[in-house]
Amino acid sequence: MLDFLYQTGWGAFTLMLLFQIPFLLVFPYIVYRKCFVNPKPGNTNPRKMTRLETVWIVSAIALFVIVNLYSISYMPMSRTAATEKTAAVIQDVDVTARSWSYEISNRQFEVGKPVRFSVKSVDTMHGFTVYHPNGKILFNMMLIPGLEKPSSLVYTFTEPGKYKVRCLEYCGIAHHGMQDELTVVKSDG
Ligand SMILES: [Cu+2]
Repeated sequence: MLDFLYQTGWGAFTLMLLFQIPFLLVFPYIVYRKCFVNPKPGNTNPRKMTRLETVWIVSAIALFVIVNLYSISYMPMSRTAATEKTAAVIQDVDVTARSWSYEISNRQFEVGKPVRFSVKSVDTMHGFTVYHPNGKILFNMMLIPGLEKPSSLVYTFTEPGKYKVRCLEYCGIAHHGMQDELTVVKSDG
């Protein structure tokens, strides 16, 4: 259920619709009341919140907080921190991006073994985006040149295959050709 909501386009769309439901229910109700039940001008005190307003605001805030708390573990930074805490071994890989290619210290990985990508750009803004063989983006890093330390992210591949790397920050005339490939093989134990 949560994987569906946070990791697919239809899930994001469903979540957006869920946020509309309170509005879609409350708005026709108010119009109905003003037309048929009590058409007189309102006499609410603008300095005081009604019970309904309080309930609405509290539930909107609660929904916002709960959805965010649930989704935070899906963020690449949260996953990186969690893996760094628990994994016995993390394979280190250095990536240097320049117009218009990548220098990658290792392009072959094993299923189930966490990899720490330490990525930097030496000239201009670049991206380091890794795609699952099915075409979905697994993670995306934006590389700002001139940083003291490379940006790092830990990722654990779960399936063997060819993983495309692409730059998703427009970086000049040959940006579209800035691609590479990683290979993930089955673990040998
Ligand atoms: Cu680019």
